[in-house]
Amino acid sequence: MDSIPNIDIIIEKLIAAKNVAMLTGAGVSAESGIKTFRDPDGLWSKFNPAELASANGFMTNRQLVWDWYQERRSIVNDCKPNAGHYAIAELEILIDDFALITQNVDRLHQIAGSRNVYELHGNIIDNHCFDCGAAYNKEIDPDDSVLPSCAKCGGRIRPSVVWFGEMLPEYDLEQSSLAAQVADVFFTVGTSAEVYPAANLPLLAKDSGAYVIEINPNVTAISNYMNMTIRMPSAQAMPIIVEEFKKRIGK
Ligand code: BJW
Ligand code: ZN
Repeated sequence: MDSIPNIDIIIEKLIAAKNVAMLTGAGVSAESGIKTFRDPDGLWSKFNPAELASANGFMTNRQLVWDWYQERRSIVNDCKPNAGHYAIAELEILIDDFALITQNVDRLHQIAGSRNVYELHGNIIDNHCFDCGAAYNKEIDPDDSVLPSCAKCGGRIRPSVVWFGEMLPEYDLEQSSLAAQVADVFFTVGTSAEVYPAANLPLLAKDSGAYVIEINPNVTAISNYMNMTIRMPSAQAMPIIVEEFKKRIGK
């Protein structure tokens, strides 16, 4: 197992912390087999975000967008949480107050056991009506390419993810901002920090006094702002941190 230089600093910070928050992104699910967006082989290297992840794109070519999400749903259905997801879920149990803020839509954090999760960009499992907002409760077969319609208004059903130009879920964003402001330690894991307002949260946490730690094999837009950067995949780094923390607190 690789080691993390300065892990003692992280453990001391965690022992002293009452509030810990973490922002996660697509990199956390990379080792589960789900593609990230902005890595060289990521989704945006092949697909056009304006066409597939915007309300305009959906209105222009609903079938194309629906088929793309159906394909991604069937990939997600076949994937399992990795050691990083499980370590994050375990950390929640060991900390007085732990908030997990995720940009991921795959629900793997919840499957791994995380409970206090804020989904800033929605999720790929649920659907709702593009026209009237009503939830769509019928089960969706990812192999079915027929476009579903709303039982209430006959409108267009869409995945309950947040597209570019759309507002983030108000409650999740509000709670995430509060968690960032009260955090003693804030982790940013597996995100390029290119997308706002999520990318603001680590900076808000730092400005509010948190010790901020980035876990990412690559440099990101906010690396320079971090108190510590760990250049490792999350499925490696998170278990090391959690195991060491458990050892130190006798759990
Ligand atoms: C590993 C790893 C391993 C690899 N371990 N790490 C202020 C300034 C500038 C722009 C804006 C702004 N405010 C709003 C905007 C516009 C826009 C925005 O931010 N644009 C930027 C791109 C410039 N934001 C929005 O539109 C948001 N809405 C909003 O702000 O509403 C208010 C508003 C409305 C109208 C006008 C103005 C304001 C909504 C954003 C919605 C984002 N949606 C997507 C798609 C979701 C649905 C779907 O899945 O299809 O969300 S885009 C995509 O990016 C997805 C992700 O959640 C999001 C973030 O990506 P993430 O997770 O960081 O992934 P990557 O691929 O970028 O990075 C992966 C990282 O992992 C890399 O760093 C790797 O190194 C690393 N990695 N393997 C650890 N094993
Ligand atoms: Zn409707």
